[in-house]
Amino acid sequence: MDSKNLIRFLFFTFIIALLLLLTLTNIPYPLPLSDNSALLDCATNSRRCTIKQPPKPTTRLHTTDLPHHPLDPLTLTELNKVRSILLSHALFSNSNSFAFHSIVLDEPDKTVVLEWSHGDALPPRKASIIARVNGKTHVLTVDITTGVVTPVDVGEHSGYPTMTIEDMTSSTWAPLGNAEFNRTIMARGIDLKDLACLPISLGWFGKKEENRRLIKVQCYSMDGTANFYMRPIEGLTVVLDMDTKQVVEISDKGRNIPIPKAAGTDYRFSAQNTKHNLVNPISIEQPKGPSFVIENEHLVKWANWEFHLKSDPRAGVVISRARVKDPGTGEIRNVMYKGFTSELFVPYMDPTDAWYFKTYMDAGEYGFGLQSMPLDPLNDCPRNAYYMDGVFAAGDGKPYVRENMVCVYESYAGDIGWRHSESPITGMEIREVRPKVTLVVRMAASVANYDYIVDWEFQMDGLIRVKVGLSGILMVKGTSYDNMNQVNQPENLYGTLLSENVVGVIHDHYITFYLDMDVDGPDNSFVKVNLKRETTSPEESPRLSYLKAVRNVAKTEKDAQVKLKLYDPSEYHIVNPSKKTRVGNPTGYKLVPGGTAASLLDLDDPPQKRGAFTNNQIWVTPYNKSEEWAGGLFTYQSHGDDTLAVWSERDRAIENKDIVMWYTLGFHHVPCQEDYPIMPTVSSSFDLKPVNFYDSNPILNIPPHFEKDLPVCNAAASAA
Ligand SMILES: [Cu+2]
Repeated sequence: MDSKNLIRFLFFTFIIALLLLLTLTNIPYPLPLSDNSALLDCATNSRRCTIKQPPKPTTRLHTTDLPHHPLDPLTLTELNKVRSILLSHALFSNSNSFAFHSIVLDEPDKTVVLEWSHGDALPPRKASIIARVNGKTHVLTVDITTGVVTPVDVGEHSGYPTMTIEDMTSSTWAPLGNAEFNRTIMARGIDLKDLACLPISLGWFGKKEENRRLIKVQCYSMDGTANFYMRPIEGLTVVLDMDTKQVVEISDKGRNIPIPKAAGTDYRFSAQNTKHNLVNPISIEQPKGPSFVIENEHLVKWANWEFHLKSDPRAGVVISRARVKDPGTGEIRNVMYKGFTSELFVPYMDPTDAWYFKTYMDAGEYGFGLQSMPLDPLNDCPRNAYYMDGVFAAGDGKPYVRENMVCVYESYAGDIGWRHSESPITGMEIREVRPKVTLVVRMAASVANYDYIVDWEFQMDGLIRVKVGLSGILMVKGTSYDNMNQVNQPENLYGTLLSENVVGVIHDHYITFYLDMDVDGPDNSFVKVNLKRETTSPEESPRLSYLKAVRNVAKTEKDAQVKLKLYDPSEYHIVNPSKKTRVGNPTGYKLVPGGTAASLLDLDDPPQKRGAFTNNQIWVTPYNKSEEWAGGLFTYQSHGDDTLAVWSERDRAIENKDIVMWYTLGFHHVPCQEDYPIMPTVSSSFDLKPVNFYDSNPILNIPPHFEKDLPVCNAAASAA
């Protein structure tokens, strides 16, 4: 070998060694099982223990992203292509006034997705577009390969598409162009530079809200605080035409109400004068790396689970094709085809001029995904989290990246998977316990003042827990009262006096989930397992009464409209009638309801008509690709003519069919002083739990924790 070749050889050897080293230290999937007999020391096993700054989520450019799965969202490149196809289409090239309200993947038909398997060619990639052109709404499909644009007939419905981010931001500034508005603000003693305004969807209450896209704007003072929400300019409401940005009406009915004080409202850590450290630092260490892999950005594989995960501008997070491996047979079994947050309905309970219209639909009006902000590493998600970006289209069709929008991590909260210990009575020395480790998919949306945390938590025993956390800042009302001793009729406050001149107005939160369950295949039935009291006859038993489980299979949609009742309880099963367990039970999953709030509004109240999907807590509909949004495709200013309640009234057959279950998690929120100036998180959840899905406990043979297997961070390493 001559010296030139030797140098070349040494150079390549060095590069290969370097690549190998980098790969091993950054390996994103579980390392092969090694000898566990030695005590693991984080100092040598985990980079996180040996360095002060843990690795930050990496910034991804997404310019080279490719779709790998039929359900993968549109990539940055595809979004650019869709935009250029649309801009050269006559509908847009001949118009000087248009906006794209939604550009997302037009998912292939379910049968196509179900037939597709890894390695197959992708079905044609198509985009679904909702656009406004010269004041008219258009729904289109774009074939990304052929460039063909096809109009889609979605029928005649009231309402407008989800606002674009540009709609919202431009609306907040528009009132400043109106001299009367500026005079009103200054008359309240507010400097225009301290003004912060919010775009507030105004619902629909009749003729006044028809034939044009309107929005209401209310403003706050930022003087002296970042938490301007606590300083409302009460009673001042501007009605804007969202298309022309013209002020339609200014209503000012709060001139005598003071702007609440700024002191004590700032929630930022940097703004706190005293800081209380109540606990020592805590973290989960995974020296061997996580136990999950995310293939091609979207296919999550963890323990016995596999599912497709993507972000969506309207729904936030979408879980698709959730399948679980049967530990008995090794078979990969279908559980859920698709699950996501379909709508959030938040009606406020104050009928006065500046408040009656506050009846938000956060997904359909604002875009739950559009409002999902980047997660804060270490605090929103633990140190061992993996982050996923959202790639969305702006109002002009240009793609943008919402970084770290979703996180995925394994959670060990010290909970127990199963346990049993024998008492001394039996003389048997048995203590068997299995720890519960779960996989969490999390997003957090900040819809202006309010924050929603949505978790999809997968357990090894087959259970899926969907949890919604509420935090953020209350929407408050200014009042002239500064103490309850001035209030004669507290119920006329419409809420709780939280601080001097601040009322937290009572409201509800309803989060409606779309759950296309496919238990062991698409054709399923919904069974109400009703617990009924049976009474005994004299002499039959010393007991007078007992409970029987009576199974009622829902034949049509109306059989599956469920209002939860504590004294007439049922279990709610989705079963596959043609798939039986070893002993002959139909395989199934059950919905275990969580939050118990139900809407008490009058069914004819316009907000409740629009939010009629909350009239029942559970609904079951036959699968229909066009029925995904519980408040209708066009929720903004809708009249309630395209809701889940309307579809369900058709009373279609649902027995042994491809069915979709809808569940609404509800919260009544009577604010309290602890919610001021920012709310400690309140959570509620529901479960999708296997019920006769497995032949026996699927986590019977998982191992317990042993000290020798667990990572140890020694003091020297931690302090390094
Ligand atoms: Cu609330």
